[in-house]
Amino acid sequence: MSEATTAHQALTKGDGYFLLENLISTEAAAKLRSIVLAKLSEGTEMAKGDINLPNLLAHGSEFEQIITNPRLLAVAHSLLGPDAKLAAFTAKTLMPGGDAGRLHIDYPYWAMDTGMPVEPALMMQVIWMMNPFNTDNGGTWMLPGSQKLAEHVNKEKFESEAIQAIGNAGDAIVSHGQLWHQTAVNRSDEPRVAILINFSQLAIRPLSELGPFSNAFLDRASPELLNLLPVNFREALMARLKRNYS
Ligand SMILES: O=C(O)CCC(=O)C(=O)O
Repeated sequence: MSEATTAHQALTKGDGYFLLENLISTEAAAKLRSIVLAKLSEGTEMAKGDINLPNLLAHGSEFEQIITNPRLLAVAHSLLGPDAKLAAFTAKTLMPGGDAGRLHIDYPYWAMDTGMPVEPALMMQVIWMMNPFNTDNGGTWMLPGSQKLAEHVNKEKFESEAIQAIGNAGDAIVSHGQLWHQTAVNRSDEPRVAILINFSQLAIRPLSELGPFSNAFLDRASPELLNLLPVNFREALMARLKRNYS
């Protein structure tokens, strides 16, 4: 079975997440981490010590390159279809001693009533580790299998059964958008940096618009990147219409 098929099955029928090991090298992760840390003053503090740098496409060609990682896109396309769209692309830095985040599921699931679909999935999240994740430095809390509950979060259940994501710099956790998860506290003395990506079904309205994109950006964008962007959206919808109704 291919890695993408194994990951797809884990996200829908299994634990709800899958570790893509060595998606980039530790050296590449260290370089991206330093770019993010150098731009922290441009970020937004979401909670104490939890700093988001949104829309990474506007922050340099290094980010344009990683978003079309073939192993990552293979999973996104298997789960969400060949016309899956990029819905969010953010770097999250957890400073030592910051606050824990809120337990949640990702958009659009939090905006829906219970009974949300597991398959077809509407959203996939990627938590890409730019430094090693461990239980000390803020490895994300997740509740295995919670995507199958198709319910909104329950704090008591989560706190008694959740585990923390562990991995090496360069690894990425791909997870079903409906998996219950929570940003952890960083108890180490180094910032913990992750790149967070959301890929969505074509038909999901983005929570916030990516772009606008300059002509220079669109001219240099690879076909794989263009396919992820909300450009030629109507043509993509018409292709779906043709596929489902002819
Ligand atoms: O940075 C993390 O540990 C997870 C953050 C996350 O999953 C989110 O904000 O949706």
